[in-house]
Amino acid sequence: MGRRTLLKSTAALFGVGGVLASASRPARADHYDSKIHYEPQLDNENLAQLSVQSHKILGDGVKLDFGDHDGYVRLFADDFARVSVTEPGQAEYESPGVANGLDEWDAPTFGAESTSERIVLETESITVDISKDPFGVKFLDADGNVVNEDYLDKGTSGYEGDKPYVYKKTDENEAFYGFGEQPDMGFNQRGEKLENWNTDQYGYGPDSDYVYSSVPFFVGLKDTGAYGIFFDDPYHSVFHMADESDDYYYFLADGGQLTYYFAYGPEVSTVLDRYTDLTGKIDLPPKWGIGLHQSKWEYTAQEIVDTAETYREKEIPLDAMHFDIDYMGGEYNAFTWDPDYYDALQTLNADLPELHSVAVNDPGVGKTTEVNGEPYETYLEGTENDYWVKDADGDTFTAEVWPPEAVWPDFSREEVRSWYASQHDALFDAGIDGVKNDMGEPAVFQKNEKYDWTMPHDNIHGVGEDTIRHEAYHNLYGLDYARAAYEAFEQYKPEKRPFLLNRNLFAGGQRYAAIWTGDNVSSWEHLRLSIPMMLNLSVSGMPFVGCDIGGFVNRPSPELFARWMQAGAFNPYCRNHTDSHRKDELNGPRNQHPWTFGEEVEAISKQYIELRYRLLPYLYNAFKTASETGKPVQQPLMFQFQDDEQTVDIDDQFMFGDDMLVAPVLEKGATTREVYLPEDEQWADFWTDAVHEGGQTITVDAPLDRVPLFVKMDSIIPMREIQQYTGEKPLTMLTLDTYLDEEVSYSFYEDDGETRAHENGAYNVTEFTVSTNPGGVVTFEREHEEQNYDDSELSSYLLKLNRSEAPQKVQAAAAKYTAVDDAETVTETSETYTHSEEQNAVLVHIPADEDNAVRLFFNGQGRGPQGQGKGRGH
Ligand code: MIG
Repeated sequence: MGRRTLLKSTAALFGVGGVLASASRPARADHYDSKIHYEPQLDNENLAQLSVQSHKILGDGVKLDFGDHDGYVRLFADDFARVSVTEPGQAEYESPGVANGLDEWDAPTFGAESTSERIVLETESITVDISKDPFGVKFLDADGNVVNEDYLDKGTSGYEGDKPYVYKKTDENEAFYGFGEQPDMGFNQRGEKLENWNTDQYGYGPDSDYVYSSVPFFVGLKDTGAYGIFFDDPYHSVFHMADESDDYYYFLADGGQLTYYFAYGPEVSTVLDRYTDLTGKIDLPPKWGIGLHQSKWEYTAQEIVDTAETYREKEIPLDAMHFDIDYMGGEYNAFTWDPDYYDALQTLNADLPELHSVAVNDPGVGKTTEVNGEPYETYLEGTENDYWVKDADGDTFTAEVWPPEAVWPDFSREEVRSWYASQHDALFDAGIDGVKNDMGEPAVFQKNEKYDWTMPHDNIHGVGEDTIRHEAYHNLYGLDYARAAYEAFEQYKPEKRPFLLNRNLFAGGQRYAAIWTGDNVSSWEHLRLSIPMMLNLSVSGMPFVGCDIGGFVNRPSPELFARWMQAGAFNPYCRNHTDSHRKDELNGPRNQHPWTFGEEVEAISKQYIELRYRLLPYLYNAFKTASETGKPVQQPLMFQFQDDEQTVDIDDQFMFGDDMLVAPVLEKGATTREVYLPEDEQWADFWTDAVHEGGQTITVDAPLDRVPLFVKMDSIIPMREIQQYTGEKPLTMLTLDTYLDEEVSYSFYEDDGETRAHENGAYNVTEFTVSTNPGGVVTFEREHEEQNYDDSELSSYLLKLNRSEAPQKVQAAAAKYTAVDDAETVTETSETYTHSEEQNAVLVHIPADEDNAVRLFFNGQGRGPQGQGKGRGH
């Protein structure tokens, strides 16, 4: 859908007289037809021509003297470098997106050589070859292959006026990923122009220039492997990724310093690890944060209670209800309560104490001294302390957002962030568990000279000597807003892991908040688009990502909702959220619940939500890994299979964790789907057990209740029984859903799932290994690697060996396990096993304290699981 179609549909939404008449404050549509589009551009006639006049080798790189500028190439690690061009004497810039700046790194060992033409720095992994005149940087791998180099035909990198920029050569097969939050249909961004300017884009589409968050980082993938570039500039930035010519790409910003980081792979995973070493990794979320969340704008207070209760009655798992801005007191006054919603929260907390609640917050603080007949402390204190953002004249900036007149906390100031954090007791004391930060672009209901729907670009942040104009800070406002809210959790809930969800972030925002992709639309196009959008965010260091399942604007058809729920069950962040019913009488039902669309859709929704809950141990472990290495939870295929060229452009499939491949149905009416299975692996169909060779596209059945799902052979998927919410039952039995070919190991991580005790070592890690051995023996072994979480109630493992015939016996050392008739008995009785014809699997109940290897003996012919050259592809 292009912007034009979008305008039409939003006009239809809003143009109907009386539709909004009952709203306490009508939503406004005039920002949707944004006419202003300012875009920084380079004057090609005016590009820099830097040349190195002298240089000095430093302990971690080199300082360059260009005469009118200084330059630095710093080695942060043997595969990680930073290039900066500064005003003479100016310090190198590090944005607040950087968590671990230069001081946190130990310079690698490197050699330095120079000739009249070049300066060459060499580490164990890369060589940085700097040409002096013209100035140019080239990165080579240890074999001397060029990984990345400046394109010098137009001049050197540097500044055009105030605009920092860099031109780079493009290889024929080079692909580009990341760029933060980009509403594009494609995953590979080669040939595209990408912009970063945080903007509230209700009902955005693939033609929107930018949306809510900015991450000026990308991964380049080519024959020599992968590398990453982080252009650490919060100004409005633009990336031209070989859109003008196949020979080069370039990036620029509207101001700021020319500073970029270069991370060498060659694995994509190494690039992301490095990038997130610099900008931070996600916190391991509380388990309830990765269960299902339900939300809607303009639920009545009673509806919030009823919806939660309906989930429980229908036994559809649910972990959290959201309170959208309707709960606020007065005219959307942050940190105050409308009494009805306050009461609803108390009812929920009393009746469903296990259910979590999330409050939506907005940064615009109503300019009012009284709410509910009480002094409005947030406004009064902030005013008394002069904490608000200023206009160009230095007066408090006042404008309309949800409150008719609002002022904005200046989050660039540390004392303002801490004060703002302290306001959250109004939410936490009422019983709120988590926070969703909205509108931090910052969204302002006004048009301006340079940009729409935000503050004027010449507003002022900071105080005294330390002020910057809004355009320099704009893309950081949401990051610092998240930072302030994160501090609220530290102030008020220091033991618990925070749950914070932000719409607006900058690079590095992952260390404070999860992200969702804002006001998408209930359309097939948007379901399709959500996948590359989330994948590119995942490749931008933000693995805790989700989209509004079912779509925000409008209402989905029953079929679309079923398909979206099936796909969305595999979103790292899983929330069903939709727009106010008051906008869409013409477009569908009041709500967008699993039961809104009839029995069939309800059953399908339930099935996939339950599957997510069964997969909780697996999913949680994927989050654990993400928190350690930056590895996406929802991975593009090229992440693990970058050498398989077929995966480079795939944007409608993904890996869920390391071992499950999901190919959601994204087309109306489709009942089959083509699925590409990456090469050099075998793939078991999760539903039928059929095994397919990788390196081919297959067509599989995909009736409405089925999402094509494959498991990589030699995988263990740890699963558990369904719960109605993530903390309902202790994990006592862990199912090890095993797809064995030769040998597989899995390190299983377990902790309390909600406190920060794991940060002090309170966790267990158990390694499971299942292997095929000569003579038809399959061996199961487990080893405790860490055992510091004392409250674990895990007492047994249910080994489910898929695609297997019946073993003749099962034994641990000399102790024989008892063969029983059915799966239920196995589940209930330790040291038993059975073969299930129906599941085509052997089930073995192994006590967790079994120290011996457990052996499954087959007929001695080396058969056992049907993976050893026989019986594939049934
Ligand atoms: O201007 O709080 O993206 O999730 O429901 C609209 C009301 C404000 C936009 C968010 C959406 C939220 C809505 N908000």
